Amino acid sequence: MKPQPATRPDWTIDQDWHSYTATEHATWKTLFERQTQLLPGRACDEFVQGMRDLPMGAAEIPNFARLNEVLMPRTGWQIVAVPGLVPDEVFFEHLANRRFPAGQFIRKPHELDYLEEPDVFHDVFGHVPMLMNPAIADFIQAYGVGGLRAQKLGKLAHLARVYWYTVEFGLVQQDEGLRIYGAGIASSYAESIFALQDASPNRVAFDLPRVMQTDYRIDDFQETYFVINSLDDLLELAKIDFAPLYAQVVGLPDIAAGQLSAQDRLFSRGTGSYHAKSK
Ligand code: HBI
Ligand code: FE
Repeated sequence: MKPQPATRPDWTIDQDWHSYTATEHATWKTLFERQTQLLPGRACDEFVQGMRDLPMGAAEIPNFARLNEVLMPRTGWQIVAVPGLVPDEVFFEHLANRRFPAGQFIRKPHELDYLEEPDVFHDVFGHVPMLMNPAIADFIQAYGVGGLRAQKLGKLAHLARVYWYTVEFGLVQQDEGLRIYGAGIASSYAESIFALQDASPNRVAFDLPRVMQTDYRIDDFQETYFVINSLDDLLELAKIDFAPLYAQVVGLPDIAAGQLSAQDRLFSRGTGSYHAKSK
């Protein structure tokens, strides 16, 4: 991560909405329209509802102040603009105070399908509709508080996996079938299809110690997706004291991203074909 010149100690910057160019708004429009026609039947009901209730559309990159007028009364969260990835402790401090750091920049037209730092489309299109849901709102704040503690305990890696396999790449069960709630999937055209329909990845029932031991990919589709029964399951997670869990997993070996374990409750056993090709 190339540390940007930190303007403020908390790494926030002004969104400076009027500085976006027509090209940048056009990039947002392309991404928004493509994802919006893909997500019905793939995104969970809470995502669709959250998006419907927000002043967010295709024409322009949303103005964070306008989004905050709706988001804050709903769940107490606000979006703050940052230049990109911020140091872990800065990130957790914001989350613990219901401030969601969103990339102020948008990807370049040639980066439509992949970029390594979260930009405004990943953060605002992917995460903000879920921040309108009380369970997710409480869970991400608990993650911030937990992150600050986990750092002191040297257990950050275990906790970061929980965030990764839920808030970023989580699937949830609905009557009609599996649906997306993770922002990393919801903001990605190809992964929205891969995560739900491809035969390659494993889909496994979420189990907290199992997830805490499981490695993940940061540069490609996930090899395994974890499924919760309902977003309210995350509320239970938010209440758990992770310290005894850290003790339980600390001596155990990590589980590779594509590996299954005997206790797994499987929704689907993946073929692994996608990642076998790219090895
Ligand atoms: N910074 N802006 C931003 N967004 C993130 O998602 C983010 C971050 N810094 C650290 C981080 N995520 C992860 O390393 C932590 O969840 C562990
Ligand atoms: Fe994210």
